[in-house]
Amino acid sequence: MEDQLKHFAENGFVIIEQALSSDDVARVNDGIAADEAANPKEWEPGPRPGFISVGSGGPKFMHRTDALDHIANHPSVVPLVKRILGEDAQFCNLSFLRREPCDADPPEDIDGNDPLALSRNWHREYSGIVEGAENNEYYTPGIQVIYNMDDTDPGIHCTSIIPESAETKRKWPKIRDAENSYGKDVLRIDDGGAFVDPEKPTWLDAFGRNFPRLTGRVDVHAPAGSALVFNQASYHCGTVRKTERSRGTTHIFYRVPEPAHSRHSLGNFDSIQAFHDALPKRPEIGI
Ligand SMILES: O=C(O)CCC(=O)C(=O)O
Repeated sequence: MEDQLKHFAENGFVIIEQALSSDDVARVNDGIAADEAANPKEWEPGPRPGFISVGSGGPKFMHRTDALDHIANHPSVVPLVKRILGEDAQFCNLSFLRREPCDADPPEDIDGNDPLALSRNWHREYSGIVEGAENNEYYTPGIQVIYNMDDTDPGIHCTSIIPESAETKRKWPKIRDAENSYGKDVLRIDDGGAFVDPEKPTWLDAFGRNFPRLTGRVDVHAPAGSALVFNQASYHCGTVRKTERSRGTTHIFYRVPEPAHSRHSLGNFDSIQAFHDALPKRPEIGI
């Protein structure tokens, strides 16, 4: 674990291969397929920018299915999460996402040497809120774990992340938002576009959307069952590619209860306790 902690401190993430067994992965995928068959309306795609993603999450989803119970507090990541955030870190949200096959053509202007890439919407989660980050040595306000439910490689959608150390995050200028959807006066990173390509600052994606073009990314190409454990204030995105394959991911969030005025990582809930109260009472969830 010391190597993982060092990598996390220096890069803001760590990839754990075989975090989940093949049985763990099959239970998720079979459970999702059963839920989709039973509740098709819950799995209708949202607004379509040109490619299709479907997903479901939160306590309402967990009341419909136990497909993710064993992932909420999985032993392959929880000890690491607690070393980073502290012993009071807790599971505080989850979702499942599937990006569907897409046959759109990549734009002529290829991004980052990736000939099949169609779109990248880079973001720091929760607008880069870093409330509470100063309370751990990894400068981490919360952790997101993205488990691959399918093998990923350069010919399929994947998650991408920009390596960024705790020290770098600590040193960026910060601003306070008087009003933010996740709280009042919340502190967030304002890096002034530090990772934007100075030569070509924007990329017009395959669907006519203009996003900042960031450099230095790592594409998470790893087998089903692998886990990307990351500081959610790090830039990341789904790299959407021209592909005939779909790719599923399970997203689990952890944070500590304080500071309570910042609702980052909690979805629509006001506190971890409120989130836990809304969950079905099943021991396997582990809360
Ligand atoms: O599709 C992915 O792999 C990443 C999705 C994403 O950006 C996120 O969960 O915030």
